[in-house]
Amino acid sequence: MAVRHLPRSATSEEVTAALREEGAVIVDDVLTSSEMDAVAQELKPWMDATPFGPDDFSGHRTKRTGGLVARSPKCRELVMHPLILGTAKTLLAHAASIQLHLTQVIAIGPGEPAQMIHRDQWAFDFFPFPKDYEVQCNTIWALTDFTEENGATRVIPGSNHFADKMRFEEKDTIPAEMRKGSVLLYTGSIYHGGGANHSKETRVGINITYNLSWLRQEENQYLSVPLEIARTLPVDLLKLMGYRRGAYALGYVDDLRDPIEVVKPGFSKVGLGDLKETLEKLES
Ligand SMILES: O=C(O)CCC(=O)C(=O)O
Ligand SMILES: [Fe+2]
Repeated sequence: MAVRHLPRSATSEEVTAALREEGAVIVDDVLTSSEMDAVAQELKPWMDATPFGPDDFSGHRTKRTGGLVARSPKCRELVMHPLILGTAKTLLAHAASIQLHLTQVIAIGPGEPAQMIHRDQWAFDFFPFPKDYEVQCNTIWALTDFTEENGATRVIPGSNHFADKMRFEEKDTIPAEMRKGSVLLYTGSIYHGGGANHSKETRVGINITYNLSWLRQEENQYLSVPLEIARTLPVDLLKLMGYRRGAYALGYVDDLRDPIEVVKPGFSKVGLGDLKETLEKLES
């Protein structure tokens, strides 16, 4: 068995259907190799300055570089990519809105052992979400080729339908091999882990994840992106970062102001909208 691949001409609905079925899917060649090199060049100084991980799960030979909205204009384009963001919105359409959960370059260095097999949604304090109620949509953009040898992400296709808190070994998984420029998408419910890197090169992926706006973000976007940078960003990106109400009444500022008002004063009117109207919209 292998992870399913779709061409970049696939629609969000097709990618979402594969995700619902198997929990993971690869969209091939979303960007070209030279486009990815340009992203890598922008990230290099930040990656060079990042220390190795502090624990086994983060990886003692792995570097995790975050704050990518602040640090990398090209990563902002990855966050907003129509097919990938469209898939996240389709997969998570049962919520009032979605938000950016985290942005993180994951550079697995030579000699790193395989990461523990886990579900990413365990981050929500192991809350037992109902089966097939997806709370997040993960993506890893390949900044290098992903091979079994260099530590391609290991997944168990179909395990999004399994019971919670199960334990698996590397041998139960398969590698999500893909070319540089391709994107692995996977649900918060699929069992997976970073692969062991038996090669001499570093395997680099950009992990960009979206989740339901009523949940907390793994990477605190308000503090990771300084306000003076946030003020320069487009409104649709700011809203995705959380500068909006996540659902009726969630996340307002002082006198019922919309959070976008703090970054772009005068942009939206005061008030939360009407609860009755919101409910009617949901019911229709
Ligand atoms: O880097 C990877 O391939 C996956 C890492 C991962 O699953 C995690 O850190 O949660
Ligand atoms: Fe993970």
